[in-house]
Amino acid sequence: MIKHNIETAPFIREMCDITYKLWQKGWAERNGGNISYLLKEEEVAPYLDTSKIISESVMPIPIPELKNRIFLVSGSGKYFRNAITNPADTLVIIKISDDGTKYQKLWGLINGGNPTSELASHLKCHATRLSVDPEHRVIFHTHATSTIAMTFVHDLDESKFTKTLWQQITECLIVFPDGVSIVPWMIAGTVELGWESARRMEYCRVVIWAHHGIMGAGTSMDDAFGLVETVDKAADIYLQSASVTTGIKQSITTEQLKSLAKAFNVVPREGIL
Ligand code: 2HA
Ligand code: ZN
Repeated sequence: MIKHNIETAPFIREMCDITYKLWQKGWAERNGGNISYLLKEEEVAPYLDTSKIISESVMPIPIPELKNRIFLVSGSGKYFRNAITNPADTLVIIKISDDGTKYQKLWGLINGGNPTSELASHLKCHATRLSVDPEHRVIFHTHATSTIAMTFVHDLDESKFTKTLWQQITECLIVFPDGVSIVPWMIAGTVELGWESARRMEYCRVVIWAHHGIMGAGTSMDDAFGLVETVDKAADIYLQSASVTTGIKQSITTEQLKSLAKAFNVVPREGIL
């Protein structure tokens, strides 16, 4: 069967759109950030013979839960702003082997290279999110400026950090009732960072890496992007209001947050309000 040009595939266009937007936001300087997008076999089939393996590599950690899954992933060292003009150089499609110990390259990285240096974190986070939400599809990591800045000036306790964010914009509690979690500073690109992130993804979709960036999960690119955008906007408001020398005169109260949750039928993460 004749395959269509993969560069026109909706999943490639979506990926290029988001990488470019992240760069435009100033969250993807140089090669900062990485994305992985779980693809359905039937989505990929019109563009690619998924049985044609270009090369095979050992997974940073074996993940049997992800066997036979296909992911579109950004390449290690690649610049987000370039994906839109050269997706085949910047991105890669991989399939996890049927024992979960290897990943097989199906397309992309035509000039060489590897999937993102944070592959371990991405795949562990996918496995965790899929175990709690079968609709889950996207993991992305970005250097969201205000969120990073906030990790220098705010207590890193997850509950306190979450409550402060909820108090910045009325919508926050509705967008992320599960709150955020925080991994203390760790070396980037390690399997340990992957484990620490994935274990937190069991109870929330936003994992902040202190002094580094943010990891967000979603059922679509829009969902994941919207989530991270909301967190970073709240962090921005916090930083702006906290830096005003006249001090903060009022805030959304705990009682108001409780009544908001009730009105919008969301369950705030236990122990925060
Ligand atoms: O891809 O952002 O965390 C570069 C990074 C590593
Ligand atoms: Zn990073």
